[in-house]
Amino acid sequence: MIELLGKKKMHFSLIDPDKQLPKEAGRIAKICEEYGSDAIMVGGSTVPDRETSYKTIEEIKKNSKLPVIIFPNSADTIAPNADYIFFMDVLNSPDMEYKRQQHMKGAKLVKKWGIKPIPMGYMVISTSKKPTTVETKLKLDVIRENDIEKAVDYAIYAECMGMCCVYLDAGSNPDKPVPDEMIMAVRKEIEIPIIVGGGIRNGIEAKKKIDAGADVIVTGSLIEKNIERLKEIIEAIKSASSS
Ligand code: 1GP
Repeated sequence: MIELLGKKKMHFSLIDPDKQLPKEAGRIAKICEEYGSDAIMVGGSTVPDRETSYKTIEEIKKNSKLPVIIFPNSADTIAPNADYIFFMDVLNSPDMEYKRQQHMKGAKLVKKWGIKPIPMGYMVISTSKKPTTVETKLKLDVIRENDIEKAVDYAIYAECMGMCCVYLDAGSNPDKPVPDEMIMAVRKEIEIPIIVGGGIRNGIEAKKKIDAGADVIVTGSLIEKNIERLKEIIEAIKSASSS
C-alpha cells in the first residue's frame, strides 16, 4: 500500500499549471494547506511541458509542506521536483498511447528522479452535455452516469492488475459529479482506495461522496474561482470520516 493513501479520508487540491502563474499557484497551495488539504495534485489536460510543471511545483514547495503528486497528461509533463506521480492507466480508453506508450517514456524518468509512482486505474465518467476538456482530449469507451456495471467491471480489473487505487473522474467543471450510486457499487466490489473528483463544489456534495465510499475527494476548478468554499469541503470530509 502506498503510504499516502488508505489511512484516512482525505482531500487533494488540484492545481492546473496552465491556469495561473507559478507565484499564484504557490499562494493557492498555502491556503489549501491552511484549510487542511492533504496533498497538492499538479496537472491538467492542457499543461504544455515539463518546465511549466517544474516552475509551478517549485513555487508550491516554497509555500507549503504538502506532498506534491503529478497528475500527468503525458510523459512530457513529469517534473523531477514532484514527490509522487499518479502512474495511471486510462481504463476506459482503447488508445495505447495512454495505456502503454507514454508510460514507457515516463517510467525511466520517474525512476531516475526518485518520484514515487502510485499505480492508478483512471476512469472518465461522462456526466455533462458538453464534453469536458478530458473528454475532448482522449479517445474513450464512454461510461455514462448510469453505466454502473461498466464502471464496476473496470474497477475490478484495476484491482486484479495490482493497481493501488481507482479514480472516478467526471472531468473538470462537469455538469454533475460522479453519481453516489456508482461510487457505492464500486465500493462494494473492490477494497483499494477510491478517489472521486469533478464538480464537487460544496460540503454536502463532498460528504455524500465520502458516505458512498470515496476515500479521497479532489477539487480543482473551485480552488481557482472560489477558494473560500474549500474550507467547508475539507471540514465535511474530516467530520464524515470521524463520525
Ligand atoms: C478534474 O477531478 C478533477 O480532473 C477536478 O474537477 O475541477 O470540477 O473540481 P473540478
